[in-house]
Amino acid sequence: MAACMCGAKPVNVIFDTDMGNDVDDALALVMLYAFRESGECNLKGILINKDNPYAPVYTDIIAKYYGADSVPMGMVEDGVTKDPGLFVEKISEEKNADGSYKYARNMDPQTKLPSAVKLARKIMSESEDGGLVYISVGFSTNLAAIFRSGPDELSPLNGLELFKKKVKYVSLMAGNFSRPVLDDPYSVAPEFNVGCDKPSAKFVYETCPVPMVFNGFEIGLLAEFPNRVVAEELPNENPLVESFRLYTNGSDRPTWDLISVLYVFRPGMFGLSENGLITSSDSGHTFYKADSDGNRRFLKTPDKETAEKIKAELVRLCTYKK
Ligand SMILES: [Ca+2]
Repeated sequence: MAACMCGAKPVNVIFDTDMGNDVDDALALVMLYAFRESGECNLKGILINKDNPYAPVYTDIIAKYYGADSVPMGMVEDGVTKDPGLFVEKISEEKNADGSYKYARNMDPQTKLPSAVKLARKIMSESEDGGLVYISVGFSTNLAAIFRSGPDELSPLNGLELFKKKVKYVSLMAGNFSRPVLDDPYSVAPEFNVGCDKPSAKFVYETCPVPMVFNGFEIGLLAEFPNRVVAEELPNENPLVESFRLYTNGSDRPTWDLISVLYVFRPGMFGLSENGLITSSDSGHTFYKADSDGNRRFLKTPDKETAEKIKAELVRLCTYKK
C-alpha cells in the first residue's frame, strides 16, 4: 500500500474531536497516525471539542504512545459534555505500584492549551490555499467559533474568509441519512453530534463556506470494530486496549468516527449522494434536499460486501505496527 502512494502529496488534516465521549474517536486518531506513518497524512493539529480537562490529557497519552506527541492541540471554549465519561480520566489517572503514571504523557489537566480557534487560525494562516482537509468527529462547537472569529495578528481575514481560502472540504460524522430517515427525519432521535450542540450544528451547516461530506449514524453501524481485534492484536500496554474495555465492556463498537477519516484517504470505497443542501433544525434533526447548486453531500449506505471491505481496512489501519 505504501509503495503505491509514492509521489502522492500527504493530505494536511485538522482533526476536531470530542475525545472521551466514545472510544471511536481514539481509533479514528490512530488511523491518522497510520496514514501519517505511510506518508499519506500530515496531521497539522488536533482540536478538542469535549469540554473536560482530561480529554486533551488522554489525547496526549495516545499521541505519546504512537510517537506523535509533537502535533499541536487546541481546546474548546465554553464547550458541551463537561463530564469525564467512561475512560479519559481513568486512563489518565491510573498509577503503577510505585506511584508513577501507568501511561506516559506530556501534560496534566492544569496545562493551558491554546484555544481551538487560535490554533485553527494559526494552522490556516500558515497553509497554502485549499491545502487543508477538516475532519470533524464530534460537535460543531469549534467550527462555529472559528467561523465567528474576527481578524487577528495571524490573519487579516475573518474566520469564514480564512476557512474558505484554506480548507478544501469538511469530512464530518453527523446526522442520519438512511432512506427511512431521509423520508421522515423526525422518526429518530437527533444524532449525538448534532443533538449535543444544536445551535452550533445549525449555524455551521448553514454557513460553512466549503463543501461538506456527511457521514451519518447509519454507516458506522454496518462496520463494527471487533472487540477481539483490540483485545488480541494490540499489545496490552497500548492505552487503547484498556480504553476499549472500559467503554464497550467487551462488545464490538460501531465505527462512526473512523468512517469520516477513511473517506478522506480512501474516497473510492464510498458512494456519495448528489450535491444538495443539508440543514439541521432547532431540535437537532438533519435534512437533505438535492440541489445542483449545493455543496453538501452524504455517504451512501454501502452494501454488505463493501461494508466488509471497509471494516477490514479500518482494522488494518488501527492495528498498524508503529
Ligand atoms: Ca466522536
